Amino acid sequence: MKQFKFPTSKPDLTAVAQYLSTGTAKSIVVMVGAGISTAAGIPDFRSPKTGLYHNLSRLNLPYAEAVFDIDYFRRKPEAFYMLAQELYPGKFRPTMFHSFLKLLEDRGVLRRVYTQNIDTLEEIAGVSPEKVVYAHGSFATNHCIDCHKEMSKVDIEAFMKKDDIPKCSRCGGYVKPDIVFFGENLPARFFKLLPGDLDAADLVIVAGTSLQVHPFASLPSQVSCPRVLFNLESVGDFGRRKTDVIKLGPCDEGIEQLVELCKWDKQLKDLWTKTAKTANVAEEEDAASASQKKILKALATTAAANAEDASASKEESSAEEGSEEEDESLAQDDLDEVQQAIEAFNELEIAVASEDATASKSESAVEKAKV
Ligand code: CNA
Repeated sequence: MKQFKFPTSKPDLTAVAQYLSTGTAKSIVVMVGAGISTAAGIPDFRSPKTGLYHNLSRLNLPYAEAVFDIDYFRRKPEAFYMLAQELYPGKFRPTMFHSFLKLLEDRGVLRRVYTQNIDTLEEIAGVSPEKVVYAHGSFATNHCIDCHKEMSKVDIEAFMKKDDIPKCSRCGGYVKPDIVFFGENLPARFFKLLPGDLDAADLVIVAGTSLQVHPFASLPSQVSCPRVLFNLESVGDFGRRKTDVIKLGPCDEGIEQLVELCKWDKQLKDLWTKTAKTANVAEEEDAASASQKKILKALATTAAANAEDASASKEESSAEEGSEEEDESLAQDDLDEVQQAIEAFNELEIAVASEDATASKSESAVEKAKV
């Protein structure tokens, strides 16, 4: 087995910087999740208060994950398409972390990025397509869920622009982007490239993922080289190996510290500045709060529609049973749920505003490197 070691005995960010800047690390594999895109204004799934699951769980879906469940999509594709409208590539600017990936590629040391994200910000930041593996698929291709006929990007975008659910021109079935839903297989490219990449890696960087979704979650434990984690929380089996470096806090801050230690900060800033031109986005300061508000507003609308559906069907069944009293209290339950969703949206608006104000304080509080 190949042996890779940090140049100093103390595994910390300085050791990682030396490993990088002396050219010792030549084949870096990066494994990322939704947390590298939250600074761009795209909510992750599991972060308390702001994650999509937190917000979806207050709405009228049978369970939060239903939005990415193929059976639920077959019955009610609207929930997924509401989210897709918001997450659709082209609306967001890559983060500093995405530009760091491009920096690694420019320096000739990026072996591969394995991303669970579907926002394609890696490529918008300039990383070459052959360097990226979309482990959970992407919006790049689309197929009918029944007859599997492909629909072009242009055609699906035309449906989405009109707020219509894309339907197959051959069989009339619903069309969905090739994003991996629960219970679906990962793309063949993932399985084809993975063994060689894991074997060749002399440094693995993991960032912005809760490592909850398998098989992706097990990847970091399959390598023998040094591993670095940039995340708000410790995840997976990080910390069990003596050589693990864990940098807790926002990953953009961790990366900025690392590149400063490498003396690559100017190169990173230049790359990130370029992304402002390639991405058609709102002012970066407003992006996070604005997009979260839009998503919640859209979801509150779905909740209201779902509650109306539920209320209507309960009305029908109560009418059959002839129980008017029960009917009223059930309809009231649905209205309460909608009210809760609207309150959640309003609370978030307030929370986002107050988070903005306290951001600098809380960020410095979490900025602790743990070894
Ligand atoms: P997750 O389960 O929501 O976990 C996100 C992780 O990132 C958590 O551990 C957070 O603490 C951490 N985190 C959040 N913000 C930051 C930050 N600024 N700096 C450092 N850490 C942060 O998301 P995973 O990616 O682990 O879960 C896999 C799912 C999420 C995939 O199937 C994706 O398709 C899906 N997803 C993707 C996107 C996207 O494309 N941007 C958005 C939301 C969900």
